[in-house]
Amino acid sequence: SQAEITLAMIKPDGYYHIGDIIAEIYKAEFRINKMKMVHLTKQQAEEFYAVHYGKPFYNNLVDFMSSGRIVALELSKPDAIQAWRNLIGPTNFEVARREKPNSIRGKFASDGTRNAVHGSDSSENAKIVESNFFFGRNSFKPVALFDNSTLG
Ligand code: YYY
Ligand code: MG
Repeated sequence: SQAEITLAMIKPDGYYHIGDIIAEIYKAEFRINKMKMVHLTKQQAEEFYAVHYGKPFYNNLVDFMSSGRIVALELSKPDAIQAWRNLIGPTNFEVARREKPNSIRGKFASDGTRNAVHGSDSSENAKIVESNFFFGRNSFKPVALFDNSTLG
């Protein structure tokens, strides 16, 4: 079947597990198209999570997401959106620990907000919104950038 892309983030609390998380990505046979290490400003975090504006957890979330370095990754494989969501596990850390203890969140999430990783929820969001946010022509400067997209 056709390769699909998804946008993943290793959140600030996942920073010390980058090696383990990237090992999981390769074990699951994703291709890393692009990878960028950044420290989001509060304003950039607000923009990325604008869809959650007004929810009770929004302020906490943007404070957390701008509190340290993150790694953004554009991943590719057939059915990448669902495959990555399966690999990361449930949003809530307690549910993840209880029901999917071997998922990335099951292993590394530590509270309702600090759940180690992000995954896109739809193909449109992945490409048009989220990958473009990190890797589009007008996106901001990285701390470090790995770009595999011209290697075919
Ligand atoms: O897509 P996903 O990350 O699994 O969950 P969302 O419902 O899109 O929420 C985004 C983000 O917000 C979540 O990863 C943690 C945080 N959050 C929170 O802090 N408290 C909640 N009750 C729900 C979500
Ligand atoms: Mg979401």
